[in-house]
Amino acid sequence: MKNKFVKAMLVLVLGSALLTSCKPKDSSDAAIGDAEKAYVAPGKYDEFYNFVSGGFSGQLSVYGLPSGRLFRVIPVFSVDPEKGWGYSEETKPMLNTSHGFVPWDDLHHTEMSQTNGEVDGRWVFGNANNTPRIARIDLKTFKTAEIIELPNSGGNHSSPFITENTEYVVAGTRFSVPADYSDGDVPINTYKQNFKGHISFVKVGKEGEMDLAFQIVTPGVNFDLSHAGKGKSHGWFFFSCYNTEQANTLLEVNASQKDKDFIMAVNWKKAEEYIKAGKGKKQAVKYVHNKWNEKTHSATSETKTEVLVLDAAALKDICYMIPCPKSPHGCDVDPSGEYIVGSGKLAALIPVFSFDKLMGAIKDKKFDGDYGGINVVKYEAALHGEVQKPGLGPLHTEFDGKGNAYTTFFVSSEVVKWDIKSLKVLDRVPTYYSVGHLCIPGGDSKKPFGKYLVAYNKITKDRYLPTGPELAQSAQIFDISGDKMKLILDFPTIGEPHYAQAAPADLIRNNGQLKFYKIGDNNHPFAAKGEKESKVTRQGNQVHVYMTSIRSHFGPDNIEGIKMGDEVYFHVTNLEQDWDVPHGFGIKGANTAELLIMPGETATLKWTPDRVGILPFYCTDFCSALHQEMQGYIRVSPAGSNVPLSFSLGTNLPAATK
Ligand code: RUQ
Ligand code: CUA
Repeated sequence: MKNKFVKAMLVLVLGSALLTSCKPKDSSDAAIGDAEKAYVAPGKYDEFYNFVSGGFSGQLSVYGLPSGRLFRVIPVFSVDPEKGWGYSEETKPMLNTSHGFVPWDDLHHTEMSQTNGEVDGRWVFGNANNTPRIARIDLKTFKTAEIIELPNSGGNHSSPFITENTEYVVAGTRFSVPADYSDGDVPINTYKQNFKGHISFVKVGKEGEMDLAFQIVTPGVNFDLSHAGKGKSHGWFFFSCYNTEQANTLLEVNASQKDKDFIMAVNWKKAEEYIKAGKGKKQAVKYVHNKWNEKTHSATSETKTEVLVLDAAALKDICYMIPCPKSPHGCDVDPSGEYIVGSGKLAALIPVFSFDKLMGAIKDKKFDGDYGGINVVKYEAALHGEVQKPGLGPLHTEFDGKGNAYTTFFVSSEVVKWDIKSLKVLDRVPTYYSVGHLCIPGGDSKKPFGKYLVAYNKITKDRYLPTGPELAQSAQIFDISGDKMKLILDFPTIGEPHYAQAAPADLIRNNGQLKFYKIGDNNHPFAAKGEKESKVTRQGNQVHVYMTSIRSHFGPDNIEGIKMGDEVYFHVTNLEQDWDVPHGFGIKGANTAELLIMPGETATLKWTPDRVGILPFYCTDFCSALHQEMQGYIRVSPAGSNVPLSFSLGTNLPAATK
């Protein structure tokens, strides 16, 4: 009944919108979606999880499809006061780099782990574009579990794409720069001689643990995007490159000179053989590797000093350049692994390469000279064909598993559906406005789920109520189950989404989702696993408060004997053993953090009192009917005062005067 009513209302609302709007480009007919298809009734679950990059926000957001409802923002490369990420003492090491603590980065692309080329729901990876790093997010906890930095890189853009069994997650430098192991103090206009590209292969272990296995050094270019081969092309990786002109200034002109740049095909199985055969050169570098430990509820940051580097120009059969028209951006491989789609941002066609033909061309040495020592395969010899007049400014392509490809066009602001084999354009829909990336659930895997396509648009203009100079970026969901694409919903997003991934809800929902941390397994060195263990200790001017929280009080909640000049560490253990009962912790004047502590977890807030007096603290997360009673007091005395250190809960302390 209720459902019918809501549907009737939706029809009414949409109907009246149709009647009242006739202006083009402003909620025109074509721009109004069939929102009923996006309707998920209250209390019902979405069909898919959608993991969306936050771009310049540095975070990853999680939406439901088809409702577009926002479930969570997972902090990755930026501090996040909502979760204490980068503020609590435990999480700070996660944002450590060889440049020190970096509180804000730019997360561009997301890629989910795969088994046999199918999305498996274990992890999602994200890349930091600015200070080059890869993060792994655990989908049991929706928490960033690991971050690895990449040496010899500037702008880690063609990342974090993965191989079909998650053997490797890769990274390619967007800005070629002099290698960290060479003298970088060179004139900028010596790009051609001194600037080098490095692509990184990061091994992923059974538990997801990452390890920088090796790098391949190449001539200096800008590596833009990449995708792994799959099926027949498993063992290969494809990277789009631009600025093969090797310009170092005014790239918008100088890096657009050549008719064709390249897609670099990398035989990583061959590279593995060379590494085994000892052909990798050990180079001295510096990068950090940060890991989150679920038992100690703490992160550690380790500095590494070495990397194995293979030289693409010396080892002739690991890299090949395939000419690709005009500054290619997206580099996408179809579900069969046979077709490689290059999207030249300035090209008026889409070249589609054939893996079989590429292998034939390499075997028969159909080369057109070399580029910095890397063989260039003849364009026609690797080409399956070109999609003619598809649109303007192609960026990215995803697949539906039914033989169709969907490409986004930034300049002509549309998504175009075309047949991978015949290369015929089948359908096109406008986007509002200027679409960048797109995502189909499983759309870059061997097994796309089809059904929905989400376009992530760069320009929003008139789609929502105005909010000053900046508008939320906007995503649009299309139903792609039929022959024609149909718009069903617009939804605003966090930051600027670049790539996104989506997977069936059950795959993640049933992957052993963690509901709370077992208090018995809590190995945090400052945990108080029961109120009896709560205490306050002093070592010189460091005071450690082993504090517990449970509905609805802290233990202890009265503390005296803190002095000016002290550094106070509140280690708060949430004793709850139930789902969705976090407690918070805030103390007046704290300029490091508030905490939000999950059930069974311990988190630490560092506080340096700056005045004498009574300072209150309280729980910041509404946890029970008596949440407003969840509070306490700290007495701060002057330095040198002889008020003894004391703490209590539920009893009045003996009066201590000065
Ligand atoms: S790249 S559209 Cu990182 Cu296309 Cu964003
Ligand atoms: Cu604990 Cu509110």
